[in-house]
Amino acid sequence: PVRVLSGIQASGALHLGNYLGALKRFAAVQDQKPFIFVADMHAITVWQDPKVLAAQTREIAAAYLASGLDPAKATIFPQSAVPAHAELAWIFNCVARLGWLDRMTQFKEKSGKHKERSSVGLYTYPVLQAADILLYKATHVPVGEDQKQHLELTRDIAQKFNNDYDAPGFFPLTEPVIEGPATRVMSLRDGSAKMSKSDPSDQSRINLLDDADAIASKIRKSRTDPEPLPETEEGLQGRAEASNLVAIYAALADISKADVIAQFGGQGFGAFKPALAELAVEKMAPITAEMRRLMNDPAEVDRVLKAGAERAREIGDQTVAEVKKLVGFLPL
Ligand code: AQP
Repeated sequence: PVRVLSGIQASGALHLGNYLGALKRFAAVQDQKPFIFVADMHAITVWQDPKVLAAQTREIAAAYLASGLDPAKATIFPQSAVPAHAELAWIFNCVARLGWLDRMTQFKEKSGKHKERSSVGLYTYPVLQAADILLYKATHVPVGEDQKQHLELTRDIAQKFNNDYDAPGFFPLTEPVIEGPATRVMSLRDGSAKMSKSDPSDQSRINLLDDADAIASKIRKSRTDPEPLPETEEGLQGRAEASNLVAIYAALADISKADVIAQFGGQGFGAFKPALAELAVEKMAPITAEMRRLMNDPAEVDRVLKAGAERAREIGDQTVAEVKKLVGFLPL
């Protein structure tokens, strides 16, 4: 059976990369009844002010709903409301090997020069992620390109657990679904850096809560080379900034990069950027408006999260009961 699951960290402002690489694609698969959670436990691997964390958790949930997820189809919940995530993560901490985690590039990037001052949680972050996924025996996880390595670790953990406890096929070998023209949206200021919420320059990204003027101005000022757009898609090679803007256009318009080139090839950025800005505003404004409305109605968001958590707990508890039996914990 196919089970789709994904989540986003409750750690601050969402951007267009999160939207195109993740959010938009969750709504596209909702007929498969996906499990979509807010990773509040992952968020605290770096310091979060408690009041801010609560608001951010609701903000991510509001973004899910505003980008089209229907709670009647998708199970939407905060990770921390399902204790089984933490229970399974502990067991997986005892399955995963130090050597596997030592290879994780995200930890290296996020811990920077101060590894010894990072939280232990930041180090075991991908183990909790494996628990998030395997608790629901998810077969498919729609994510952006940056999550590929973590998904490989999830498979390694599943495989070792199945082997160690003589339970072939107990956990599935989950596939990352990294699809579409915008699996790695780049910074508007630097075509070699990922669009990221931790980039100190606000000009580098379009935030989901940016208004129309901010979106248009960021696109107008985005870095590009002086050449017109190429006549063929191959012509985008070696032109990271141009390629990024074309990919953003394609993803927003639900067409391919080749289609964008067919339409705009040979034209300069003086023509392409205003067209992109207009499209981005047209697509993002309704989402921003709905997000703002929901952020002013925390009771509605909490109702969705509570109902989702109840559904998620049923499955989570079931998996943990099976796992405990396999591991040899007393069934008291
Ligand atoms: N630039 C991106 N392009 C495409 N997809 C992206 N994602 C993130 N950035 C891009 C995808 O969004 C989902 C949520 O990611 P997360 O919960 O891991 O959030 P994050 O890592 O905190 O987001 P950032 O902006 O990447 O944060 P920092 O700056 O902390 O690194 C995932 O599916 C991810 O692939």
